[in-house]
Amino acid sequence: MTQAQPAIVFVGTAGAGKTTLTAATEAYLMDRDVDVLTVNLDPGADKLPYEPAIDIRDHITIQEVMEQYGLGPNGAQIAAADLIATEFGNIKQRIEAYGGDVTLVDTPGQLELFAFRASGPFVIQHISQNPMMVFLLDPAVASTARGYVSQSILAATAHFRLQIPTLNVIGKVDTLEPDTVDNILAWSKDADKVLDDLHQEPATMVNQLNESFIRILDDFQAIAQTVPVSSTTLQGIEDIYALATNILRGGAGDLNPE
Ligand SMILES: Nc1nc2c(ncn2[C@@H]2O[C@H](COP(=O)(O)OP(=O)(O)OP(=O)(O)O)[C@@H](O)[C@H]2O)c(=O)[nH]1
Ligand SMILES: [Mg+2]
Repeated sequence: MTQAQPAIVFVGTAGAGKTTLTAATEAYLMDRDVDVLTVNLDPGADKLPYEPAIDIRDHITIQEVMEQYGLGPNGAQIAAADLIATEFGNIKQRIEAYGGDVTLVDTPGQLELFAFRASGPFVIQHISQNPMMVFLLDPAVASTARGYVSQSILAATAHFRLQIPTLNVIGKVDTLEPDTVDNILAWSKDADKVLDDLHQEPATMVNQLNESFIRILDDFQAIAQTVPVSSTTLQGIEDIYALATNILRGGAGDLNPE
């Protein structure tokens, strides 16, 4: 049996702000009396700014994997990510026992460890009947047209791997100039604007490749609405909540059923 309660899975490249956004979203939902369950799936996490109800580190830690399998830290990260699937039956039972209105899932630091290996799609399939992904674009990378394209390709690849509704978020917007945020939002609404701005950059083979990618991304509607968010100022958390509600409940109401 899969979980009936919806799940929001935070995905993105290392350091993009997944953990902090999980904490900020949890605090926001708790303020609204939403019964929220947080799950940490990062076995390499050190300190967390939230207290996960379910923590993969109770089952797997990088240190133990290094010792048990004689691996270095990078090999252990990969092995630990694969081991998540073997522990998942137990975790699933605990999620079932908790219930709640919504489950928030913080994923391993490296995007490829979750999205591009077998455990990510497996976890997504079993964590909820009604999952969605919040994909965090890295703000520093996404501030140029070329960087925005590369982040959109990553978001699209994660979407195609995990096959669940996806909301793109540009994180840490408090660290960006307002003009830069405006540019990113304009790109996310208009592929031609991305092309125009790419053409301002020197014509190189890389740009030609980017142009082809943009056309593909646009055809597949992977250049998508992007929500500016800051876990520091809490800008945009409300928008995530509203859009997630729309996606998860098909616009039929609040995540909090009361
Ligand atoms: N200014 C600012 N800093 C942020 C924000 N969100 C996260 N950070 C900082 O960015 C760094 C990385 O944040 P995390 O939440 O740990 O990112 P992560 O994606 O979980 O990182 P890994 O799990 O290590 O890959 C931390 O130093 C956070 O304090 C934000 O909205 N604004
Ligand atoms: Mg993290």
